[in-house]
Amino acid sequence: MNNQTLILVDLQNDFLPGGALGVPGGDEVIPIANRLMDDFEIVVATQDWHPADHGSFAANHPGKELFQQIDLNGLPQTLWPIHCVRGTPGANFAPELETKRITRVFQKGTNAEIDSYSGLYDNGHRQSTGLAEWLREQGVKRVTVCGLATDYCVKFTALDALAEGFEVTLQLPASRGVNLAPGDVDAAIDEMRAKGVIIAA
Ligand code: VGL
Ligand code: ZN
Repeated sequence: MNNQTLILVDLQNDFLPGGALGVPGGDEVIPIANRLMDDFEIVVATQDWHPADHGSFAANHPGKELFQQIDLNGLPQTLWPIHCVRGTPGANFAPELETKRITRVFQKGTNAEIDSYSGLYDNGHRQSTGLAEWLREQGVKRVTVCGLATDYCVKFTALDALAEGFEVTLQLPASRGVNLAPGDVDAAIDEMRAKGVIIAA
């Protein structure tokens, strides 16, 4: 047992292969995450939790295409398939995930006007999910981040945690990425390492 906190990022049905925004190999991380939880005193999870009219969905922008970049209320936004609509099966945690070990869940992407890749803040750093404050209340100094997807929500969660002053480790074997463009995952790992994230491979 170490004194770190494990942050499980978006281990939800829609991010598993066959899901609305399936991440290649995403299902492989569930048993790994289940084992990893045994090493941590505190386990928290983030949950992508969008309203149906969320601005990150291509379907809500007639004439725009999937994966296109747009400006959403002043921020660059990739347009995604409809995914993780709050209360739908796709937004549920993967059925194999041992959720009884999770102390707290922090939902994000709940405001239709702005996306939230990070589990700590929305993409404009306008609103906190409460995760950073909660970790500080628990006296947490070091966090380990893993989950889906390495090049989006895992990366931004790790970088926000670092910026908040936590020591951050990325558990690579328990993470998978989207790789919209080839090399995106490698670039994300390089960026995290360069900024001070410890990469556990
Ligand atoms: C994610 C794209 C859109 C993620 C969430 O969990 O990495 N990616 N929403
Ligand atoms: Zn999302």
